[in-house]
Amino acid sequence: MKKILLINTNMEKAPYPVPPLGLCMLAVALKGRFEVQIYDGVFDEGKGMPALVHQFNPDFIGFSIRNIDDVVMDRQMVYIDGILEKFIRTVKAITNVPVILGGSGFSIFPAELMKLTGADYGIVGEAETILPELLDRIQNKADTSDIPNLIISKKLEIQRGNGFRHIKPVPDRFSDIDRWIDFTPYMNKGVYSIQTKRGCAHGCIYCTYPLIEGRKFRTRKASDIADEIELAHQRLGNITFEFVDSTFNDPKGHAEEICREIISRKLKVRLRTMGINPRHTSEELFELMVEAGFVQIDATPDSASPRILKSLDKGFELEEIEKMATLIRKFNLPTMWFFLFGGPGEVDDTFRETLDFIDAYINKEDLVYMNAGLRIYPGTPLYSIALAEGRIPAGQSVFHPPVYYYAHGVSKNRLDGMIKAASLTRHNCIPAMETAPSSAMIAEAVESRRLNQLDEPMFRTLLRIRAAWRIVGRI
Ligand code: B12
Repeated sequence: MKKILLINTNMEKAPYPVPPLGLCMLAVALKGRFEVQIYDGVFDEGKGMPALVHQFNPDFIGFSIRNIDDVVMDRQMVYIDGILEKFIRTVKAITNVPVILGGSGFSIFPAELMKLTGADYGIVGEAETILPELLDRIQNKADTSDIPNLIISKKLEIQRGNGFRHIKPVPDRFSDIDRWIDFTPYMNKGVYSIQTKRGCAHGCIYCTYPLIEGRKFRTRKASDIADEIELAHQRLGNITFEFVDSTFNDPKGHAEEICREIISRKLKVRLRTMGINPRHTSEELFELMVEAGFVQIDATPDSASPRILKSLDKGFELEEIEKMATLIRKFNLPTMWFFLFGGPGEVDDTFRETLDFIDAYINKEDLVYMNAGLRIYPGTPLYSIALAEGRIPAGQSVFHPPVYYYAHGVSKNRLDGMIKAASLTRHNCIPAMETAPSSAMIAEAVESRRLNQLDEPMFRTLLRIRAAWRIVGRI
């Protein structure tokens, strides 16, 4: 049986290390047809990789490229140089076997990354069906020109194949992450990631999710999701399960079904999710989520200005965000809120409208993350807007260095100043630049959690310490 080594090139450990879910799903899809090993670079950062390449002696090597940059305009942390140096160049110096790229970051910039890395093949988007097919064809020296979503080094164009880009349905196999990688280092700070669907039917103008996952929601069966959680919980014990969907509560009814399934099994699990869509929230959904075991959620309305919600094409109204915020407070569900300033049409007044919402509706114990400047990605409506407004010349790559959009109506300095001022009088509002708490603050939070046996999300402990430190002038 031919062998493939799959390499996770993500070394980012903030806000917490994320296990390579996509690679584990591929490993499951390849199992039985190929011998598979995963090298997880998150903690080892490439050190043990050359020895593994020598010892495993693979016939193919696949690199997963997740993060390109951190999408924080004022920090501009770029990951791609480290990925090249620590993983791809190192491997290419050891072996000549075919190299295949994939991953969400890769799927946004496939041609650029093929060129930069000199890889042989790349697959855009999900790869459970396509990767085994590609490997079969390579080993049989067969033609690959009709494989959809494939990009090869000689052409640098994505093959559209039969005209479909995203494969249906979502694989119902379990990813069994902890069986493919050493999960020990994730047990402390990490989570067990789980997908309940693929695709995103929303049209937020800056967002890449529909490009990576497709524009239609494709759901997994609630019973399969609960099975996976139940079995992983039996193996791992006290771990938080995190849903990594574009939005958890879309399409309407699916999230409720998942919660009911978990409740019916009486699983005592800790759950969290990113992406709650205000449109499909209800008292019933929150009740079910709390009963199922949700301990934390992310709310990402981006803005609370009716004008900006429209210009970002969020697909929901201010009243719906207000309803969601009211439910969050009623159920006291710890929430991290995310706002993105500087989109088309942002002016002083629209900033003020969002701030008014924050003051009126958000629990002071909850975190409000304030970012300014929108990362421009190819293929998005924001890219076309930036082009039409002359922000980027036609044909210019936005890959590296990253390019950001900033509204004409308010200067960057002014917006940064308004965010800073807002955060100075609100201990729970944090500018994107300041998200990493100091090690002294973390140490105090850890100690306070231990002494008081706190079970709340870490961000709530940190926010309390931040408020106290503010009062005594320590920050
Ligand atoms: C969930 C998520 C998060 C969660 C993660 C929670 C968790 N437990 O994992 C949170 C909110 C914490 C987060 C944080 C960040 N994220 Co994020 N995140 C996502 C999201 C929505 C889904 C990722 C995911 O798990 N997908 C599910 C798995 C199954 O899919 P997959 O990994 O893509 O794998 C499939 C394919 O890509 C392919 N594939 C994968 N690897 C390979 C390899 C080969 C060889 C092949 C052939 C195919 C292949 O096949 C797989 C199976 O079909 C993506 C956007 C998206 N829709 O993809 C952004 C995304 C990956 N994040 C992004 C970023 C930037 C970040 C942060 C850096 C932001 C920040 N400043 O903090 C951090 C980094 C965190 C870290 N430690 O790495 C960017 C990356 C692009 C970029 N600009 O660099 C994305 C693409 C969003 C965006 N802005 O466009 N994120």
